[in-house]
Amino acid sequence: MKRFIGLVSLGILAITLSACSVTPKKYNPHESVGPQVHKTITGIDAGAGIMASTQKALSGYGLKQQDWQLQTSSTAAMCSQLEKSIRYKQPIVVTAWQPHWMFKKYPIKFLKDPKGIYGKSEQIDTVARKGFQKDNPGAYKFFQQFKWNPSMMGDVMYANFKGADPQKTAKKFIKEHPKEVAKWTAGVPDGNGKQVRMTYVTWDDAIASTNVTAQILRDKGYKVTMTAMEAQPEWSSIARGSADVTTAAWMPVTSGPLYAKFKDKVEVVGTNCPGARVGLAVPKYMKNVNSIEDLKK
Ligand code: PBE
Repeated sequence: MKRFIGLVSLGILAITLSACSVTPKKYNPHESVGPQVHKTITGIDAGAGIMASTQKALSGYGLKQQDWQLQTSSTAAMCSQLEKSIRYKQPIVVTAWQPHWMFKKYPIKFLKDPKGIYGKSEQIDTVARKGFQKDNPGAYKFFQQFKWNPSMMGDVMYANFKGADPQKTAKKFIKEHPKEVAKWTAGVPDGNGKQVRMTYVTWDDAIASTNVTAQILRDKGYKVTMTAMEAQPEWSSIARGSADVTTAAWMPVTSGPLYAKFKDKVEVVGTNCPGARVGLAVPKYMKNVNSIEDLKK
């Protein structure tokens, strides 16, 4: 009898467990996509420009009116959600940007944005406080000359994503790119301990560019501090003059609202990475979804 009860409860346990582990449905190309993703776009942290742009896109494309919503998360949580969905070929719509390793790691595609809400093309700019050039012409000259590309930046970001220490990755990048570093530091005088206060948000792109530029300046004898903060305080600290510079302003659209807010007190030093892109993305197996317009269907 005891043994029988034991078997029955084991059976119940097995049934319960299998019921819990039912995986959500695969993407079905014959059904409209909205209900399949619960009319939800998986986003990142609230302070990101891409979140504000996505709210605009939801209204602009009439998705808000259909009860679509944007879920706040983090880059890491969004990417792990994306990874899970891809493993089971499930539907998902995410906020996406490039350069970023997500395009290297996952088979995803940007959705067309015919209304241009995320901007026709984006670039990453270096932004400094007013007066930085006068106070530190050497470091300023370096930042004027610092210009890499999505491929170099992507390599650094991917190495960090794989678990490398960002400062070590920066040192390795410097060693492997002597020509670029020579161009960026041409005519830049020795720092002699002069201070450079960098600020950044802990987004992968900012971690990459901040560490690389900080390390080059340190090698030149500058004393560089790197302070991580949220986007809003980042911009206001540059505007106030309690920080000197950031290498991670996505312009003209993504960081546009922050730039507009502080433009009288900050200065765009130059573009450090052209060819960026921001928008929404889905896994490539979502064959019928190619434009933000398609989400409405
Ligand atoms: N990003 C990456 C950020 C900036 C860097 C595009 C997700 C954003 O503000 O949206």
